[in-house]
Amino acid sequence: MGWRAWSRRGGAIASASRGGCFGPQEERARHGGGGTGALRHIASAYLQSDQLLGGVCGGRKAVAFAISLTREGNHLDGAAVLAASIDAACETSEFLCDLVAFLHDEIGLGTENLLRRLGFRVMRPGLPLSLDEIEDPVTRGRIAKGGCCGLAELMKLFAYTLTEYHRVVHLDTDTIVLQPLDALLDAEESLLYTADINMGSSYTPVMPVQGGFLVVRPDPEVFQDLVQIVKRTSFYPSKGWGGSMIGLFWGGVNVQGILPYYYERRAPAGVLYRSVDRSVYNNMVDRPSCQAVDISQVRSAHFTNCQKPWECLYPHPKQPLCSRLAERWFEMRTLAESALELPHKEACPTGFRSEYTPITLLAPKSSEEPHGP
Ligand SMILES: [Mn+2]
Repeated sequence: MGWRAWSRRGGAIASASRGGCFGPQEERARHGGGGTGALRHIASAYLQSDQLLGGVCGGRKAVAFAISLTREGNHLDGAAVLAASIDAACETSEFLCDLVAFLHDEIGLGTENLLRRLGFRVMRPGLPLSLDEIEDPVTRGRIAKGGCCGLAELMKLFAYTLTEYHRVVHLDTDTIVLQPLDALLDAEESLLYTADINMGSSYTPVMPVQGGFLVVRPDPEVFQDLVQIVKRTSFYPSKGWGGSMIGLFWGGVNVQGILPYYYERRAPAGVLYRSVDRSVYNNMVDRPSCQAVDISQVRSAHFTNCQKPWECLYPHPKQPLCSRLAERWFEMRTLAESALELPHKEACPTGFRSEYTPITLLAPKSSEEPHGP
């Protein structure tokens, strides 16, 4: 397992004991020297992340907003826009915000460089486990084929390993942050989530954890427990994880079912999860209660039912909130273009049903260096 996070702790303690956690770029910024041209409220543009101690830097608790990229494509524009939206929201946050990208080994160096220009700390942690470590053949086969991206979906679990942060918010790249998430970032629970009510079924006693929005309290033991469940517990096609009936829904053999199974049946006492208001957080405009709110109430949103902004299907014919959220996404896209010092280009040049123009066209082609260093 090529996982570097474990080794970070010794270094963090050593350098924090030598003084503050700000690197030379932050010192320059403090003295009016300007930043790097990247997003302004993102710590990794100036912070030496391995100098964080216990998730605190200069008296502020540091929080990571993390994504996992498992393949190339328009998700990269999603990541750029999401980063710009986090930067804007963090202007008024009490927390020090950082960006982390977990990259699958198939993601090229061009994408990696672009993410770095946006302020992401890029990590290539490998996969949390390999397919042949999954003991039960039925479970192995289902994980290989299930959910968004098979085994790679489990990369989201690396959020639990980032102990240098106070909390880690793991988001899909088809989400957007509209306001600070501060109200969630001091919660005691191991996981805050939104329940995926639409994917739930009458067969399951427990709702799915929607995989696009996870607020995690880093804890390497929870990470190890989750990996062990995948390796050793069987997922029964008619009875779910360990026969618990949990996980009998779309994505249930992966993150969306593993997490509720763990917190309901396997977690030690005091290791808890809690669902938060799905009209405020990770709003998918999928239920009347989520459709009815004004955009000023929404702190983060997820383009599922609304369709992806890069499908150029806006304005949405039936859901005004989808149209408002897409407008915000396109505004943030303009900010991402300036952060990357790219000229503005129309995303959907001929309007509804346009062919989408990616902002990332000018990035170096990933084929130049397919596997990076
Ligand atoms: Mn998604």
